[in-house]
Amino acid sequence: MGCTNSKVQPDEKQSDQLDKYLRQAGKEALLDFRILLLGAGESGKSTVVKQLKSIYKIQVDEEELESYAINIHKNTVLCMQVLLENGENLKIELNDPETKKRAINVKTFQFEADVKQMPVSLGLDIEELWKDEDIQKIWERRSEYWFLDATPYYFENIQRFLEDDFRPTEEDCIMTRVRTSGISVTEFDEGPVHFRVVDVGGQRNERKKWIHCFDDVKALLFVVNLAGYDQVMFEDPSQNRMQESLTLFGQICNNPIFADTPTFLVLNKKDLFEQMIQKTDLSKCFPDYKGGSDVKVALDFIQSKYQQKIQDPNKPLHCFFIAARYKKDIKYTWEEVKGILLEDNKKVLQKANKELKKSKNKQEKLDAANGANTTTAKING
Ligand SMILES: Nc1nc2c(ncn2[C@@H]2O[C@H](COP(=O)(O)OP(=O)(O)OP(=O)(O)O)[C@@H](O)[C@H]2O)c(=O)[nH]1
Ligand SMILES: [Mg+2]
Repeated sequence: MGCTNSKVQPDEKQSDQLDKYLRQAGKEALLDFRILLLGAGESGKSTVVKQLKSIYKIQVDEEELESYAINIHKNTVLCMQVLLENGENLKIELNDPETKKRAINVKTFQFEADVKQMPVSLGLDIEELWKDEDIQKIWERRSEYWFLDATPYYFENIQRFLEDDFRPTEEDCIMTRVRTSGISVTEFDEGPVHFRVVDVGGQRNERKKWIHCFDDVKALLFVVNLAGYDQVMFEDPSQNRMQESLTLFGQICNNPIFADTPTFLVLNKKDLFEQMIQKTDLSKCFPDYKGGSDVKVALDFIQSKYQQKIQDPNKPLHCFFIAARYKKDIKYTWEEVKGILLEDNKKVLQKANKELKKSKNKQEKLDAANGANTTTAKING
């Protein structure tokens, strides 16, 4: 952020201009809080960012909305193609002749470069396929292959997606999956603090880029997909997602660069976890688990597994169990994170206020000595 944001309107009073400029300068120089989101692929990092943008009223523009609409169509087709391909691998027969025909239509469909929507007939095929009992048998065995968590959401809302004037709702945007590649930064101000939230791609081939954002981190948010205890990875379907996440957390939290960085463990997708734990025992991932299907017992156990990864016994770990798809969960988490950060940075905040006061006094003295015009020159220069 340069001086552009600090430039003033000609009709503003000079003292207001100075005040504004100094406030801005204070933000830039002293209260820049960089928050780093890390975690394996599909843990929900970008979903957290989408919710923060909504909380801070950062508008989704028309171009972005159109890209969500295109991606939601692509995600929907991909999800059915994934089911059909894995049905074949698992040797699950499609018995109904109509279902077989529809399956061929979906399997052979490819989006042309400039096509933005699936054809309505294809959407209707997908809707019917989802109701078929053999397709449901494939879905029941989803722990054996990679799939997108939002699969049922896409199929249940397909009628709406197929409408001519379809515009994604806020919930559609949250549920759209777009893999992050590289590093993206979202910025917003609150009081005297300028937040920069850094989101990275979490898949294995993306992680070599992480090192570029390890400096000057005010807080580390490590995001975990709780449902990953019974899921396999996209990059390596022989690897359990939660085991991968635990290993990754061990590497990150013990990295000397984060020795003094406040660390928050965001255990995400609680909604999926609560359903999953009723069907699949946690011992499938952790053979030493003996707590049965009690949600709280299971969550505490998972938290302890992450806690045990931290080698420094004095390093605190702040934990949250949330579903990032719900804005209220992110609101709550963000308030807690901010509270802890502002408390930890009390001294910096006080120092910032002092510096602000000092530079204001200095500027006022300069103004008195040189005449008011200098102020304008300085601000605009
Ligand atoms: N059911 C459910 N789905 C969620 C939740 N949070 C995120 N998702 C979905 O999980 C998928 C992956 O989320 P992303 O935010 O793209 O994951 P990511 O960590 O940014 O993934 P990479 O960019 O590959 O690192 C998306 O389809 C989200 O809609 C949640 O709390 N519940
Ligand atoms: Mg992402």
